[in-house]
Amino acid sequence: MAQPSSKKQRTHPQYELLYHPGIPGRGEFIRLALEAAGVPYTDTANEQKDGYSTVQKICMNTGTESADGNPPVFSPPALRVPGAGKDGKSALIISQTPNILFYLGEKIGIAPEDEASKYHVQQLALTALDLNNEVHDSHHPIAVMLYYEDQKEESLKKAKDIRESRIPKFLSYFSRTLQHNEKTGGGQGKYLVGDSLTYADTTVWQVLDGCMFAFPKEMQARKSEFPDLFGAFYEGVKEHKGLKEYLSSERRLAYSMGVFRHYPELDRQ
Ligand SMILES: N[C@@H](CCC(=O)N[C@@H](CS)C(=O)NCC(=O)O)C(=O)O
Repeated sequence: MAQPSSKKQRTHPQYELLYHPGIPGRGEFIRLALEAAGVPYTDTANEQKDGYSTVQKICMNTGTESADGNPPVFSPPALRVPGAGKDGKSALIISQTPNILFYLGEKIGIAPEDEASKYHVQQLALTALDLNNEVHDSHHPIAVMLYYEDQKEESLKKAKDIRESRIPKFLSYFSRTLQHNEKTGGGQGKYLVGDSLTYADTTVWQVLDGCMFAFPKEMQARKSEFPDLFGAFYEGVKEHKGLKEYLSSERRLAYSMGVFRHYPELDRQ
């Protein structure tokens, strides 16, 4: 991993993750980055009494400000960074998962130092998050506000397309990137960009893991097509310092009714 931006700076602000309680969801991409970097943070809704009302006040209000002079937030996740606001005293609040990852990448040393690689990391995270969104649409293809049961027929069609054409296309891209980096960047088949863990790895890993929960049969069948991705990469990230401890801790929340849901009828039959 790269060193945090200011090499002299050994302490970090107490980062606050503002997200829904009880589900991994998009908050998980932020948790994994922080956990892999070994940087402490507060998971406000899960750890603080009345934490979710704080999240709601900041991220789900209809006003012209989120808090501390920051512009409104569209939806969780958001990151609150005490002391990092415009005036250098108040808190900075930013949202959009890839935006938060881009911010944290440099600050906590989980992005490469050279400019080209920084954008390659972001490109991978954005692509993994595209797949995350498509998987969400497998159970909500018509309307976010409708129940799955009210859009089941369309879900069956959408899930079939995601499994048969989209998942292999994304997996092929991640696998080809691993191969490219093995040849040119010292990735050893374990890292997508460069020779150490970045938030591209944690983000792609989380989407792979989520897809294994949502579509276990489909993903099992794909393993032999992408042995590098399911092997050295997937297993390697799981074993990474910080992540190994986190993944076996109770902070790692179980998949349930978030983006990654397991409806057997949507999986390969
Ligand atoms: N593109 C946004 C999507 C954020 C999002 O969809 N958040 C969900 C929870 S994972 C939410 O609460 N959405 C409420 C809404 O969109 O109305 C991101 O990546 O952060």
